[in-house]
Amino acid sequence: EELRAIEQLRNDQPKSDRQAIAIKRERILIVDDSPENTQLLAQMLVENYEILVANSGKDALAIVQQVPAPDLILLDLSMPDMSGYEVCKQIQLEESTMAIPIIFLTILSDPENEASGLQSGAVDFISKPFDLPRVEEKIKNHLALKHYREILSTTADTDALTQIPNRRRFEEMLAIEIRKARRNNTTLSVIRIDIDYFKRYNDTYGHLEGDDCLREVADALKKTLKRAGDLVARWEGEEFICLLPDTNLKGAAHVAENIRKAVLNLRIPHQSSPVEKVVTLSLGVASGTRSHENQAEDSFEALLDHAQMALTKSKDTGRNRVFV
Ligand code: GH3
Ligand code: MG
Ligand code: MG
Ligand code: MG
Repeated sequence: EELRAIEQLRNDQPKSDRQAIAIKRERILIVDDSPENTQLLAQMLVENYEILVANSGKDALAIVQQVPAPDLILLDLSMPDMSGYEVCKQIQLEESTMAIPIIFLTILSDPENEASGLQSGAVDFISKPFDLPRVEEKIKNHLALKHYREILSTTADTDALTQIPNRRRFEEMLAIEIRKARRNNTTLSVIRIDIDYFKRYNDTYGHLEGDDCLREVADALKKTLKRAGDLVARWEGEEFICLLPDTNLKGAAHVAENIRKAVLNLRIPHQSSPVEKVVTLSLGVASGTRSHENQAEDSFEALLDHAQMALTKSKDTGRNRVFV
């Protein structure tokens, strides 16, 4: 809808103005201690990009923390307070800013400097005095590469059918959250979710309807998990899984019950189900803490198995229920 609105806006403009309204202008941060340099670059780039300016490394580090972060940074190598190398290093230490491409600007145009610039993580190197068209082309290339990297990384982490995180993403986050829970001595919970008699659903309504049902269930799961750190993913087939950091067994059982009810209340017809005449879920819950690990029988690594055992009990005792 936003795109359509922008398109409309473009068509309403006189032709000469149309070019100026770019769809989502990308943000470029120019960092240089010389105002002359920042001005020159800003003037050249302002037509096509949103420009941010910093005259010191310290200011630059403050600006990159803003949301939305810049899409690309032009960074002077020699500045009095903090060198470009140092600024670059800091930006790459932060998870939220490490993917921003950095291009070094420098008068020190010898191969050795260029090599150490690239080594410190910059994507490119431009020497002063600037050849403006060349600068523009480099910026365009690196913004395009960044865009494709983002698409690639989202695609790798997302389930194509339901558009929720996939198993790969879940396993990655599980490893991170296990480390966090150990460090902070917190409880981590997992909920395994399986649609009841889904083979019969496909047999009755066909695979396309089955796909629609999976999408509806995934949406309901996503809506039911409200805490920022919670994650719901598609495990495989008609199975989903939730990761609940800093949540004990009681809390997780409560969330699981909410999920069960949410999908039941969708009232998606399932006439061949022996449970109810609508789509239902079976769920298994398990929790882990660091103190469990001392007893050797329980550990974070066994969480998935424990949740699976609980899920099997839900299936065996009649389905459409939560087992802990
Ligand atoms: P239970 O209550 O014991 O879980 O029975 P079930 O039929 O749900 O379990 P089963 O493992 O026998 O069958 C799972 C079915 O899920 C088999 C398959 O047809 C269906 N399925 C798996 N992935 C997809 C998918 O991407 N789309 C559709 N439409 N169906 C799928
Ligand atoms: Mg300088
Ligand atoms: Mg299954
Ligand atoms: Mg099933």
